[in-house]
Amino acid sequence: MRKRMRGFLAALLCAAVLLSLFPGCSRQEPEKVEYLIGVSQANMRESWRLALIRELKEEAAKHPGVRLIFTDATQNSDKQIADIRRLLACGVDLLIVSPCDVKKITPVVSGVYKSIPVIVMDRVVEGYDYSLFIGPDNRSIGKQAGESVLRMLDGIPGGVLEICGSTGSQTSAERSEGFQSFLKPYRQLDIRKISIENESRDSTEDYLLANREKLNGVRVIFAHNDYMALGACRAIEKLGLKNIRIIGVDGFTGENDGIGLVRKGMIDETITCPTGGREAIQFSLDILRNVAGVPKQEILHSHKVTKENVDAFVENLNKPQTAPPQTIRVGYAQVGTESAWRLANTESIQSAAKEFGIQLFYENADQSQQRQIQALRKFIAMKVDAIVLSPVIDSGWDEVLREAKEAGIPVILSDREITVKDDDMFLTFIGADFVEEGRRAMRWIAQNVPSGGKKGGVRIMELQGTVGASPAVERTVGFEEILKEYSGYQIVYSRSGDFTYDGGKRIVEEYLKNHKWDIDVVYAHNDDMALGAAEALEKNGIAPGKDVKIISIDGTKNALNAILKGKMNCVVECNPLLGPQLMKAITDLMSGKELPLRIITDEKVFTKENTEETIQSRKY
Ligand code: GYE
Repeated sequence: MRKRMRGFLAALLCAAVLLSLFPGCSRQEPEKVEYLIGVSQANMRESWRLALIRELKEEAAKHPGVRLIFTDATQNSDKQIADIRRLLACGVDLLIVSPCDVKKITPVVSGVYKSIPVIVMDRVVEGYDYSLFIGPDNRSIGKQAGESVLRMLDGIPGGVLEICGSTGSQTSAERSEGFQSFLKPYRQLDIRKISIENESRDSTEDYLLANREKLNGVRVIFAHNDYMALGACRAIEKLGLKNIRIIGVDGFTGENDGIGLVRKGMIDETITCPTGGREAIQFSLDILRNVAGVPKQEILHSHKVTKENVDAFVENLNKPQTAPPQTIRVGYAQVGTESAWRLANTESIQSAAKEFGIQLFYENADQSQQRQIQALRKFIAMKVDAIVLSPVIDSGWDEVLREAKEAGIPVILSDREITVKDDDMFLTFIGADFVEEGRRAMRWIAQNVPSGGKKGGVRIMELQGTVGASPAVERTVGFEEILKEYSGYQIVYSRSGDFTYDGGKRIVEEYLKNHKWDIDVVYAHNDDMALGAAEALEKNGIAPGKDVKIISIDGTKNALNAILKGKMNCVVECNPLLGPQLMKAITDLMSGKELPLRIITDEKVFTKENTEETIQSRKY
């Protein structure tokens, strides 16, 4: 009740504040407000941002008791910071923020996150001090545009013009990076680049009319949004130029939005950039109601829409969700049983399948890619409804995934990622941000292991996971990204222990055969290798956690116990309990719902300061 009274009073107070700040609010009757959600928008000028507001309102209207308050920062960070403070003063239960300037807003979001949940939209802030990020993969949008340019040029070299947004925009920088790096190998292409600061139709048209030479020999234009694409189209028409193909981004369905322009043949393609408004309200309620399984990041899919598929795309967009089929049959190709993490992961997936009533065909590949490929071919022959693959290594999957695609069987990646030529070989990835895990490990070392170790500086031994496995590759990338900021810290010995206990033990034993122990820190890509290393160290009279610092990744009970015993110093969490999210995603998919491109799990860092409170409830 107190909360309801507070909500009601808050609504009343806000009504008063709104009256003074936004005279238009006077018509709002106070209603029983269960949840008051503040939305700080970067500006209300760009069509994409207006579409986000529209979608937030539409979805919120479906949930009685949910009240939204919007603020418009007019693309000014100082105003956005003041807006956020004002929303907090209104007593909002949750903040949704679409940052103007990520760098300036990051510390504000971290501050707010200490008191209420925060959902960040569109441009991710630095670090992980927020509840959830929902946004597009702008590099993938750029890459998709690059693929379309090659398709449109059809092997005949020609000029390409990239029309970017404002020079300070993170979105535009990422789209351009994806585009340019994809086309880099095609040296025969003449790629030009311009920026339109206000990203508008008219400024683009005016610029091209005034700089006609930019279009000399151009055969394809990639504009970072549909409105600049329309501006280019109008300029080309006025200049009487012919046969220039145009690609835009956003793909909203209005008459003069991307879909409408493709239908009218004014542009050749638009790459969709969904706002995530619907998801933001749905997740806001999950967070406020403490529903389990809310991820840390939800990266939304972008699709290419052309004259050929526009009708099917719009039909699919409007297709109502249906009830999932009675029995859903899923083939699940698991890596193996190499670690405590893996066993917890398998158990989580098998028990969630039972809970969701999903028939699961489980294959354990014992860390063999060949056996996983055989398992996938078996699932294809069984005509399962979906395949879940936890790929032992990240390459060599194109052929079998093409077979699954041709059989019309969607593939979901669980836990580990792959590199494939064609991104639509799999539907979604559910798992962790391994690069961030590596960064967290090295940040802890830099903050907790002072320089001036056994031989001056800090000497690090790295126990790598399976060679070619995405967690191993990315945990090294993230670690080295931070390592290079700290001179005197050095990886002096690095070997693969294949994510196994014996592997970790073997590496230390081999090292001690040829060296006197001169290592300050052991950085293990998983707990099992770290615990194996600790056993070998103890056998050689070296106290793990004391004579040498030990840091690992996973967060299993054994490792947390080792922290409490002082035999390990830090564990970066990697959440194995992917079952519920995976089964929810499969059920959504079977009900006709579009799945996001990536679902990234929420994770912590454990040290002796915060392990006690966790270990009691640790399931694995
Ligand atoms: O860290 C390790 C397991 O793929 C994230 O694989 C997983 C890793 C995990 O063997 O324990």
